Amino acid sequence: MTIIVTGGAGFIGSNFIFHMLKKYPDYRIVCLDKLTYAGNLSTLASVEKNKNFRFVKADICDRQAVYKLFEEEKPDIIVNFAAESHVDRSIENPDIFLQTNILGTATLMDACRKYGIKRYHQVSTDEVYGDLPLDRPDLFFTEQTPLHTSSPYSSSKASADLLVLAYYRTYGLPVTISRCSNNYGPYHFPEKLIPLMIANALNDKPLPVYGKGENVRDWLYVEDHCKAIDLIIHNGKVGEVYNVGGHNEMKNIEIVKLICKELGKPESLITYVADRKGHDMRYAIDPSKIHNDLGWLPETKFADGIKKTIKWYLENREWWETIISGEYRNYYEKMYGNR
Ligand code: NAD
Ligand code: TDX
Repeated sequence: MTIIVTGGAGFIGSNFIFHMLKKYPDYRIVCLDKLTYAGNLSTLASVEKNKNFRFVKADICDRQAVYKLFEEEKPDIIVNFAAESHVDRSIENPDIFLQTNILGTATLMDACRKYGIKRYHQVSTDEVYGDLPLDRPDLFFTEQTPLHTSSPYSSSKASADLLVLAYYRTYGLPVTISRCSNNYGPYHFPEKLIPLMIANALNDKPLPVYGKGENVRDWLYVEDHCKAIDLIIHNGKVGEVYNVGGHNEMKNIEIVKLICKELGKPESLITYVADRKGHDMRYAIDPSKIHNDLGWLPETKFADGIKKTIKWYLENREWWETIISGEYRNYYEKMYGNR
């Protein structure tokens, strides 16, 4: 079995590669990644020498490079994590989101049609459903919830989902889609809420909370997401969408206060800053389908997962300090300097 994992030098893709190489020692895992600002080869250092692992630097929009890799590897399965993934960056510059997230997905699927594969899996997001109101805790996103996006990022992901389903219906491409809630865990890029707050708190810097911090996200430990994708590519039904989430809704401000508590830092570091444009209020996944059909259940409770995550950031300072001391400084100044 040969699996091409695109975007495997990023947060979730790398965790997926570690999971797969450990669980299936006879599978060949090929990582295709462009190494954008969010991709980091050092993340894959522990598997670099594994004889069943190969890394290829390429853009999923580069048709020639993608076709060449398919010819060389004759993959059975493609799992597409490659994406521009940060909502705030999509608000600044939508263009690259449309290129990678939509056209890149189409290019990968064209290769799948041309060379034949057993499964194309699209890693999507709960953000394609838009948001839910704070005063209706009884509402959840199901696979039937209409797509209703807010940001250029979520719109690009929803467009990709529609294309994936179109390739299934039109060409009979064997596809599956997973739509997961917010992940957290090791190797999470420090532009995102949890790692940004951990890094800033450790450096005694202000903790920038957007708006009132009342927005709710449904957090899932990254390993649980990887296990869900593993189940879907092996046992999921072609043409189907699976929501993935662990019923762990928390307000942003609760998360930030918890991080302060765990690190022994004062809440006076918390600074309320201008809200994100079009900021989604609440995400909440109904994961009944993947539970009933595939037996998936989240295994890591948030209380344990956040402790493990904080411990990882404490023990791997070099990984994130290298990131935040580079080009990231310009990003931070631009996004937070006058906010
Ligand atoms: P990430 O930003 O950490 O990593 C993205 C990876 O894709 C990087 O390694 C980057 O170099 C690579 N990449 C970007 N453009 C590329 C291109 N054109 N060609 C090849 N490689 C390219 O993202 P992440 O948080 O790991 O998210 C992975 C996927 O999961 C994305 O599709 C995202 O939409 C989805 N998702 C993320 C979350 C979350 O909470 N992080 C939740 C649900 C779904
Ligand atoms: O500095 C910050 N302050 C703040 O209050 C940052 C970076 C974020 N926030 C808020 C915005 C959101 O309400 O925290 C919440 C989480 O923000 P992000 O970490 O940027 O994640 P989100 O926008 O929810 O999107 C994430 O989950 C769904 C991923 O980045 C997406 O790729 C995924 O699809």
